[in-house]
Amino acid sequence: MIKLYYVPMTRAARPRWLLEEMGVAYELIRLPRAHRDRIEAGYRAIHPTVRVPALVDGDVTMWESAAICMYLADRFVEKNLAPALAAPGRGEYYQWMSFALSTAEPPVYRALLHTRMLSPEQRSAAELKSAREEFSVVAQVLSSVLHDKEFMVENRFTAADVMIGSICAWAGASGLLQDQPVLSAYVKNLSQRPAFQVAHGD
Ligand SMILES: N[C@@H](CCC(=O)N[C@@H](CS)C(=O)NCC(=O)O)C(=O)O
Repeated sequence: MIKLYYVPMTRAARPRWLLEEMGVAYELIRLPRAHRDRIEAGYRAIHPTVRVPALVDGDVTMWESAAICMYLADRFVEKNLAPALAAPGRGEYYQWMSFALSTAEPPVYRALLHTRMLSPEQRSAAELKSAREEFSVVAQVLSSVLHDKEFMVENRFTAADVMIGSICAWAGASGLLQDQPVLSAYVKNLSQRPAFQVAHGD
């Protein structure tokens, strides 16, 4: 059975969300939240930088949330959670999966750091302002896709919505969606999905 290495409220929620959408059986392996405890548990043998998520599927051991989501969508192709290989939407799908981690996530993560994750003394208003500015470009790009559509690709739910949706949900949690009606509606819509709710529980 597929094993997902997991810590709640982390990027590991992304493949969990996708697995729940697919209705595929998987084993959730809960790891300690503290980095050092994960090393002591021998987790470096699974993930060389001791992060989550990681996935083991038979002979395949892999990590990186977007890569895992793409792998799972293709592994269970009958679940229809990615555009077909030769479909026009396939290129867009790769684009959004890559955009999610390389362009959308960095300002959102920075905003999370400076609103929630760092201690109040460590937070910087200047860092938060710059993260907001950087995110406004991302928001503009995503809103131009979603203003008249419910989903990112082929106007149906795919793994691209797991990646982009997860990052937009983080953006909402760090106050970046206050003046973003299109993205707020997108997150609200996705967060009503039962699979989202399971993956964002404990
Ligand atoms: N680009 C990686 C980032 C993975 C990552 O940084 N995960 C965080 C949790 S959200 C982590 O495990 N951080 C190290 C730690 O907590 O020790 C991915 O998307 O999977």
